[in-house]
Amino acid sequence: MIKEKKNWWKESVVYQIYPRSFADSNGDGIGDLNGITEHLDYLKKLGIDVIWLSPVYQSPNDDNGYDISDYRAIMTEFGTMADFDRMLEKAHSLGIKIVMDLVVNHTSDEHAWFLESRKSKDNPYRDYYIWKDGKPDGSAPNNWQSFFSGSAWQYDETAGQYYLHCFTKKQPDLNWENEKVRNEVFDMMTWWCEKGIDGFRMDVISALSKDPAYPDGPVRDGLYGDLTPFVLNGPHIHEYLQEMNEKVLSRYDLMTVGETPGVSPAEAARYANSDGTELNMVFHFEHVNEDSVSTPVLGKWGYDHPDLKKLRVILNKWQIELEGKAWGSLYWDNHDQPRAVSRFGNDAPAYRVRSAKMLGTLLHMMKGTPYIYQGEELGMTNITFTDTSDFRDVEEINAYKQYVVDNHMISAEEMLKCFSAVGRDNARTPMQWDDSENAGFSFGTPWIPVNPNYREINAKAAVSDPDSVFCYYQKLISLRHENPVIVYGEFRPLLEDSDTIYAYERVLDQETLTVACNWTEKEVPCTLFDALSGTELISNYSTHKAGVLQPYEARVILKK
Ligand code: TEU
Ligand code: CA
Repeated sequence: MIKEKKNWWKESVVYQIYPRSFADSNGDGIGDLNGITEHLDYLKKLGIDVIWLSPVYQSPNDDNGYDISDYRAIMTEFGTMADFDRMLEKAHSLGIKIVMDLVVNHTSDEHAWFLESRKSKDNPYRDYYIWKDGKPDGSAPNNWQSFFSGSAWQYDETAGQYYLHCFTKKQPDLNWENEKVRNEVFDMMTWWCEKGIDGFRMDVISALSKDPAYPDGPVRDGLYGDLTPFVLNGPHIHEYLQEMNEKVLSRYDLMTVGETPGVSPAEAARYANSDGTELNMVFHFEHVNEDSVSTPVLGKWGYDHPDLKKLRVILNKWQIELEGKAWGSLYWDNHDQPRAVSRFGNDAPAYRVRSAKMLGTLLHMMKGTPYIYQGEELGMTNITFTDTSDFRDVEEINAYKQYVVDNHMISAEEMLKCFSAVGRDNARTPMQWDDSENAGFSFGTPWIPVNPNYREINAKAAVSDPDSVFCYYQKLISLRHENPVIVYGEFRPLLEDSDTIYAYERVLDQETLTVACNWTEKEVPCTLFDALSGTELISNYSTHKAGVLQPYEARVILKK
């Protein structure tokens, strides 16, 4: 019998929209809200239940909307509040819920609060942010490196002090120790809930509570110290989220997912505890950081193709350790990650579709709420950067400056190769709607180059091709809606020593779902299905060979 409490957000499939790159309705080359509204029917056809909307609030776009200057206004480039209301209404009429991106670890430096805060030490808004005097020699208060390269401290002449920014210097961290800040945020959240939204994805929410000592961090790349031990999962984080839950979240029927870098399964069970006193679920990062170990000095840029055995240990650990304790989230990529089929699968023409379907099977048959990033359902791929004019992302721009220009730690060619492998702009090339100019994304000049493979990889072709990744994802989603064992079944690992096959089963009452995926482009021995009775729910091959799994073959058998 089902052990967990049944909830709509446990039974849902979520689709993430990065509005800037989704659909441009007015020809300025930038995606917008009306472009989303015009494509909601496509998402209804895919069968998803919830949209996670990356930030659409007013922003100077230093970090493409993750630097908010007005939480209650729509970004000028994305449209108006009336456009938002129209999109929300149409989504709800189609039975699709809208989850907003809540970015409250920091604001833009153009937010009214920060403009006031920096004016003087006795300004009423001074303590909305984290201001510190420099060291006696005038240098920064400590050696922390920002997530986006360079020092995490910026000296402000007007304010006469340094302020903390864990991300860009245009993203000053809010001071969550200040009750006024917390109440400002809770009031804003309530304002959006009263408009009828259905939840929040909470940006880097594990960073709200900093170590009050602000000590120097361990030096990794010879330049700066690591801030993560002192900003992630800090001393008061659970108090803050329990207060948020009590004052806002518990008063509406919401889905909440925390982006929690640095979280362990035990910590996740606190954030997403089944008592419902904090959040519904969290995103961990272990499986998307596993491949950045080859040259630690470059952090995430030291990429390697993920190793199946390490990946399986991570994902199985999360499945098993959350069982009965907390709900989980499932994702291969998002707006911060490279394209799944390029990173985890094989985007060579001969294997792209097959391996994209295999990845979809592996993830969507697991326990937890699955997230599909725009274009993943098409098997969209990474793009190759050949010139510094090709990329837009501030994380890449700053890394290029730090590692290539300022410190000569890596060549320009090597850095471009790293960006082509794991850069965030891989996920931010325009959604490929059809084979017309600019892939149907815009009748203007797109803000970022379109992937030249849009002529072969686009939604128009996929929707009418029964063998497309799109149609396969449609089926994965409908299987989840039809089979409680996929949502609530207990996860049990299989073939844990295999170098080539990822297999597991899901068990609910007398039903057993058996899943096996060949992670490689080679045919591999596998007898798992030879003696297995039951119904095949889905596979990316129409015929099978006894005793083997074909290249990237995925099979799902249900035994009732
Ligand atoms: O990302 C937070 C975060 O952990 C990032 O450092 C992420 O790990 C990195 O981008 C991967 O290389 C959130 C948002 O998802 C991201 O888009 C924002 O840039 C960031 O917060 C600041 O708001
Ligand atoms: Ca536009």
